[in-house]
Amino acid sequence: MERKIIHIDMDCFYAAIEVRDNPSLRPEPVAVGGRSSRGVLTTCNYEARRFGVHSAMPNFMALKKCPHLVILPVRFEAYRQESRYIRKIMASYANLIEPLSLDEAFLDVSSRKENARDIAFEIKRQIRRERGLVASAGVAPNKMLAKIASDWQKPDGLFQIRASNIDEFMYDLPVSKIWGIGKKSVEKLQTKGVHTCGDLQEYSPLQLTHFFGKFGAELHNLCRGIDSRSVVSNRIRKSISVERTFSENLDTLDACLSKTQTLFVKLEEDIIKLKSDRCIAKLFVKLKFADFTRTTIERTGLAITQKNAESLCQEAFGRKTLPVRLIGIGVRFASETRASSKQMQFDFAGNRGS
Ligand code: TTP
Ligand code: MG
Repeated sequence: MERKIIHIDMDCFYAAIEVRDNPSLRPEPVAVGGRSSRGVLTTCNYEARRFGVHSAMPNFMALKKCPHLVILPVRFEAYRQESRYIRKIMASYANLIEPLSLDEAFLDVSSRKENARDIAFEIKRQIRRERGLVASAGVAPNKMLAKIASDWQKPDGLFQIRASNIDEFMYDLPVSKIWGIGKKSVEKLQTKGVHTCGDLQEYSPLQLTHFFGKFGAELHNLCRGIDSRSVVSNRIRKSISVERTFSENLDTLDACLSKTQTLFVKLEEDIIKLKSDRCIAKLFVKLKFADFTRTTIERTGLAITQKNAESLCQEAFGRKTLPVRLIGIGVRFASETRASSKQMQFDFAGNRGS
């Protein structure tokens, strides 16, 4: 069966976060890299790239190319936090996700009925709406092609390589675009007059193994757009939740219960979208009060229903006599899959009132 792989890569990630957090910088060329003249840039926005500035360029050189470049210090913790938010968005579209770095990940959406391009479009839209950041996406039947595709129309790109177009696409593709090929190998190939994947396709697996050792056999496939590597998720999801901070604190239990209803509907949708094969072990409700203290109530053995979420909310609300600024509700998954366990099957869909 043909796979549906999406690769998401954020546009000028660190710089985009800095500009979002300080919109007056929007029209300026901006780089992130510390202010010392001996440092190098981690990245820069697309305005700066127009001047020939790029990642890993020494600051002094960047300032020579673009004297009015704004160079900001690195704020790793902010980028890590942003990465967590973005992964959370991605996790609502796919349960098989392989992050490659803070700003990129593969998603395998083969099990979903929808068109992969539509899913990628939605992810981009949600990231933009909720995080104020722009992502580029690539859609293809395998990882290498999806990664090439996400880079194809950057920034704000959405590009799909269909199985029927692979041969044509690969023929003119520069060998430097092959995922995993190093600069040295590209140079070595160029000395042999090999510039495109089409040129490389002229070589037999034996010849390629002779030139590149073990990687040669792989290269024989990769230059034809064949890549059977799986998307390997490095983390098993332990829970899923939705939460909202309110613009005005909620003073009454009724107000909290009404918000809980809305959140529960969203949670239910997210659980269904996730298509997890694991049992749900617990339902939980979290409240943050006006004084920023929090309380969480979680229960094993409760059916995942709106009514139960409401009763947990009521219990949590009773713990303090303070208005509520945030409500979160979620479920924790058990380690067993639905197939392997009969006892923990909770009915969450279509059972809101019971
Ligand atoms: P990239 O995705 O390579 O670059 P980018 O997101 O800044 O720009 P693009 O639009 O081309 O994707 O890297 C992600 C982040 O990793 C980047 O914002 C900063 C950091 N980084 C470094 O710290 N050093 C580097 O040499 C590179 C390339 C990136
Ligand atoms: Mg990026």
